[in-house]
Amino acid sequence: MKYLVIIPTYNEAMNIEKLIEKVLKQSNDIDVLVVDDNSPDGTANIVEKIMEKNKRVNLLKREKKSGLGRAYVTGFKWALQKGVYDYIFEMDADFSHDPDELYLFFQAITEGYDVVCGSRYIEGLRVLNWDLKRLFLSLGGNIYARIITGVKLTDLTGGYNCYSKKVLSTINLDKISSNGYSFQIEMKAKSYYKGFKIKEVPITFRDRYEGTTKMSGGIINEALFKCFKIRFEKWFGKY
Ligand SMILES: Nc1nc2c(ncn2[C@@H]2O[C@H](COP(=O)(O)OP(=O)(O)OP(=O)(O)O)[C@@H](O)[C@H]2O)c(=O)[nH]1
Ligand SMILES: [Mg+2]
Repeated sequence: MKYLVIIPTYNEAMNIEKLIEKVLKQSNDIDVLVVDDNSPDGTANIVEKIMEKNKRVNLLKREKKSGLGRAYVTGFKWALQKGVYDYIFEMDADFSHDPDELYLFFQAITEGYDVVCGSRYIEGLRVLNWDLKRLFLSLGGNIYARIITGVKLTDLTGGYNCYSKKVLSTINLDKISSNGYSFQIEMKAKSYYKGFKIKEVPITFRDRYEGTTKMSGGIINEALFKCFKIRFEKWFGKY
């Protein structure tokens, strides 16, 4: 089994080296792909230096900041083109997603699941260092997304996930239109509507220690609207 961990980056120079090291340590079968949007802080230069010494690390450089969703779609297509990766992971660069929890995903893969989603909201509530406003926004957003899309998962907006090669080649990636949190909702909903086996595993989410947030009101508005679009597309069979 071969795994690819895709890490989208925008100004993650303070995190990326340590994170890559920690991810690669988890298994010899893991490669890493960083998708960087020309970060002004030189994140890509750091990755290029690591690549000189380590063939398991790859980099896609895009010209300008174009959002997390587009970065992942580019990474997914790269993985499918390579053809060697059985499971493709999504992970934030800021240590909010703990590489030490990758084993939870590996266990679910062994059980035969096509999609494994890290959830902050099963078996308790595991979000560290968030203020109450952020927590309620996330919890409320998840309830809203679950009602509108009809997808019975506890953490639709979470970004620590893994898709099999089969899932990514079945979903029409060119039709994924979301970019922010709704990108995660759209990917999970499309996998769910297509009947793939999805398992949620309990992860612990930590707010970033280093670097700055890219969260914005625009991302929230996109998610509010996109949930309806995702559901309508399902009704009209266009997913
Ligand atoms: N390539 C690329 N990566 C991005 C873009 N926006 C965010 N990212 C990366 O996507 C991941 C998630 O973004 P974050 O800024 O951590 O978003 P968040 O987790 O909602 O917010 P904070 O943790 O509060 O900062 C991080 O690895 C970012 O560097 C983008 O436009 N392009
Ligand atoms: Mg983050």
